Amino acid sequence: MDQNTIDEISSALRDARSVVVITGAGVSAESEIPTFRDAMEGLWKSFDPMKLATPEAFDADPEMVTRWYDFRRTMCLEAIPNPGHIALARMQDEIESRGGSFTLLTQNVDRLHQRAGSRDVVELHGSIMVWRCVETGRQHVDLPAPFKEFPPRTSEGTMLRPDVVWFGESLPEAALDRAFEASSACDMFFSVGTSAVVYPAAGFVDLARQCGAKTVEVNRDETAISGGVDWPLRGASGEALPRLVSFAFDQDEVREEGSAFE
Ligand code: BV8
Repeated sequence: MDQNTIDEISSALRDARSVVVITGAGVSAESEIPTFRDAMEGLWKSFDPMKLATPEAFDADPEMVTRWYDFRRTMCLEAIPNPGHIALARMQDEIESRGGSFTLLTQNVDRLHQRAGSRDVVELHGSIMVWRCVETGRQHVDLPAPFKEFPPRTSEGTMLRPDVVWFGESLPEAALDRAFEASSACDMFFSVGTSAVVYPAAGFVDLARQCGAKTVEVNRDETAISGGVDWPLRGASGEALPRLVSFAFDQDEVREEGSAFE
């Protein structure tokens, strides 16, 4: 991981007044949650998430789709937030304690950001921890894990589905509004652990850049947006994010200590 890039990003982060971060499955990979594309480990090797995460798949085979989501939900419940999640929660604390604004947009449905301490997280694609009645839309959160029947049903016998956004479904309006508003007003935008291929989520980095923000990508690999950001930082988010946050915000303590020794 290039130290000069870390220094430049950290310096910009220390001075930033309004920061937006969007995360994808890569930020949860170090919590042992398979990323979306390789979410097919083991049992689900022969299934394509692009086909499973759709209303059509659910209508055709609600048992199979709800088993897949319950399998993933159980994995998410057993997972623990990693240093990348924790660093983002600290970044929010540091920015907000300096009177700045911080918005965390996530495509992830695992709620690990919230468990790491991030507040007011914008869940662009919903949450696997919430299931809703297919008839009334009523949300249920106190659910057994694993479910005892597939598809799971309400006490009235109506089917429950995961409260996630499937391909072909619109994102929650409130989440979209917050994402557009924050991305067009920020002075720094981070894209972390996402292949940046799914829209509209993948488009917010361009909106931020068009509105004058400095842009950063933290990803283990090259992606569709790597060539267009100001700082592409190649590496694992669980290592890069703690280093960025420490270089940005521990410097003050170091400086203060330094002054004590001058
Ligand atoms: C919409 C929730 C309006 C469910 C997800 C035709 C018809 C309809 C729509 C479309 C269409 N053509 C295009 C579209 C739009 C479509 C889309 O973008 N399709 C793509 C494939 C072209 N989008 C939609 O349908 C959206 N809705 O447009 O509504 C509409 C409505 C009707 C008709 C037309 C338009 C809804 C999209 C939301 C789908 N739901 N998830 C669930 O979780 O099961 S998407 C899912 O995949 C994720 O949520 C995420 O958003 C997406 C991509 O996943 P990533 O998070 O990026 O993960 P991935 O594995 O891909 O990448 C991980 C990255 O991390 C990699 O780069 C890897 O290198 C890196 N990495 C790995 N480890 C680490 C790491 N980086 C750092 N550190 C590490 N340790």
